[in-house]
Amino acid sequence: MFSKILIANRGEIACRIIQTAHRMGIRCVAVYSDADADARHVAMADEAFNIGPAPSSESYLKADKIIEIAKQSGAQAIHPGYGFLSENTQFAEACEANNLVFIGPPSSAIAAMGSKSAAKAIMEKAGVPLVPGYHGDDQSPDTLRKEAAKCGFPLLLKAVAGGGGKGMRVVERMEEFDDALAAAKRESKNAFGNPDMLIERYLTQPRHVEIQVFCDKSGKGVYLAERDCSVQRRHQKVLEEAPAPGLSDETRKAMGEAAVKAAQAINYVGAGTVEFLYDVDGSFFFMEMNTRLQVEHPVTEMVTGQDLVEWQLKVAWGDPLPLEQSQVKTRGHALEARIYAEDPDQDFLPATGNLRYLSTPDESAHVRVDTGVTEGDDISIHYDPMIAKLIVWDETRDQAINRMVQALEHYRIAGVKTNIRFLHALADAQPFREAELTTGFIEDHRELLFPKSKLDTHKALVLAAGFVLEQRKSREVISTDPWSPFGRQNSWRMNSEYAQPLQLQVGDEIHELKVLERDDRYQVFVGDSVYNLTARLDDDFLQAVINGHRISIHGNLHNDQLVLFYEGDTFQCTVYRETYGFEEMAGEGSLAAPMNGAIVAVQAKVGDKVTAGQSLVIMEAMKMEHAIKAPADGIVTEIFFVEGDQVSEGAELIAIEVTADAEEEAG
Ligand code: MV4
Repeated sequence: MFSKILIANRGEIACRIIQTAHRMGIRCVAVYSDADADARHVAMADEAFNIGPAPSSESYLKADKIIEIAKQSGAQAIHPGYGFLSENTQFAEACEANNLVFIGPPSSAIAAMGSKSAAKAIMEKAGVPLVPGYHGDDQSPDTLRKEAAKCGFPLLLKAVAGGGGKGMRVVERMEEFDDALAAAKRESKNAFGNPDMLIERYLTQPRHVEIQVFCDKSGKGVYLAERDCSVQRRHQKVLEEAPAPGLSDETRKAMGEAAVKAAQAINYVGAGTVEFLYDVDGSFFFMEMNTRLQVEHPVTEMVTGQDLVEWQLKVAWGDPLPLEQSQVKTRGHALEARIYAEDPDQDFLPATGNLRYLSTPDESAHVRVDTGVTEGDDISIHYDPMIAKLIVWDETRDQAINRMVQALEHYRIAGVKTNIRFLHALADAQPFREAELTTGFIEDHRELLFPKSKLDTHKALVLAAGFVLEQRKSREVISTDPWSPFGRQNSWRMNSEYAQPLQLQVGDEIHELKVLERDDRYQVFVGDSVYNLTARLDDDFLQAVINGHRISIHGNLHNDQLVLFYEGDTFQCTVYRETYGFEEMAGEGSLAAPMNGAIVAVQAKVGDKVTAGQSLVIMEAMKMEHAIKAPADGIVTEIFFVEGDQVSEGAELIAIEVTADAEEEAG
């Protein structure tokens, strides 16, 4: 086996490769751009070389530089991962020319799949099912028109040089054909420098089902089951799973054998994926072949129990395939969700920022996290915005979905917008549970995928108050003077009674809360409601009881930015410090003394029914009178001072129990 390899990639896939290589006793050389000096893949590798500035074109795509470093460092092979140089024929050739093993197929196999029409011709010859249509060289409009008529409508014009959904056009009727053809040719000429088209019958409700294949250097091939990747957004996969729900064993076998034939037809070596369109009637058609290890390979690993990177390394070294076809077994069901730095509420605009808080679900036989980042890392504009892949496994699809929903709730990120809430809604959506998988899934179920917040605003605000106050308390400096009253934090606190304003901004709206603290319990006034709150914060974990409703949530408060995580959802707000003047404070209806002073009038008595805004106590301080007003409708339950008393700032003056109406509204 190799003793040292170079990984020409970054992020999660570089980490993934290093992990297996290390398990096999192989040393790893990493490469990194200026932006990645502190990246996880660099830290994991045995040695690492800087290859240039942040942009990929100046670093991870610098084939010559990478080959030079591989030679210098004594690496025997290069693993390209996915993306970057992984399907670059010149790079594969350059490796071969420099006596470095390219951990991937021969460059000729990559080239064979580069053109859609050439790929279709090869597949046709190998007996792999194709969507009926035309993929010939004759591109005259007359020929194409005749072929279109033969194919029938609706049909799909696809750019020969296209891929990943670019350069496609649906044509519904013959009358539209000429215009559509001219437009599609223009587009493809501009995008790919090649105007050639192929024609296919358009399948309206297809699924994307792909087969994982492997071939060794002796020409033997096996398939490792299939993946359903139908849930996509603009040709970006979002959720993938294995096996494909509802696929019969016969179809699986036929598809698998077709995929192996496809690979063998181009003398394939290593890991490859043959993508099929799978139609509602159970028929399937070759779509394209990806000549690399794919992002979603972990779901195959979870159901087969095989390590595909290990297979790649063995095959590249020249070993035979680890298993015969008859030895490949699958068990249970696996799902993968791609966690992206993006904003679903802004049409999935890529997001950037610092991962100031990152907490991942515990890994186990059921939960796997493939990631290239750690807390504190930046998500930059330079690379793919994928933060992690969350992979789950269980005996049945339904149990696997439950695992996924739960694991997403335990994936908490603050500092960068993510699609976690969207993924949570997706995995939990009834049509997904019922495996209504088509490539239109996300478009067809938009209303389910952008759900209303599960936490009502008042409760969220009260939890936010609990988090803020408990965190402030835990961070208060404890005096080293054993006689200082501030040193004996707890006992001193126990007897204190003070109210404070707390402003929380949610979106454009500022909520002005009042918090009264006594005996480690809080009363939080929000609008016309009051909530009884007890809260206990343990690092990022808040256990709260609000009017008898116990809620445990995680959160992160950093520089006045608070994020609370609740059942896959987040609640975000900005916390303002106390900025009130005394006048305002009294006027705003606080029940606490705004400052040291004297009680000059008590205008209510115990048992009184009072309404919000009603003046209850008049205080004098610095020769000015201040009205203390009721913050909510309620009944006066206790009055702590009488006329003439001196009170200190923050002392609670009157206790009010909010009336049933207000309580109901609050609950
Ligand atoms: C199709 C098709 C329907 N009929 N071909 C999109 C990506 C490209 N590689 C092939 N694609 C499609 N080809 C025929 N004859 C529908 C799609 C398609 C699609 C395929 C797989 C996953 C998601 C998709 C989303 C839109 C369209």
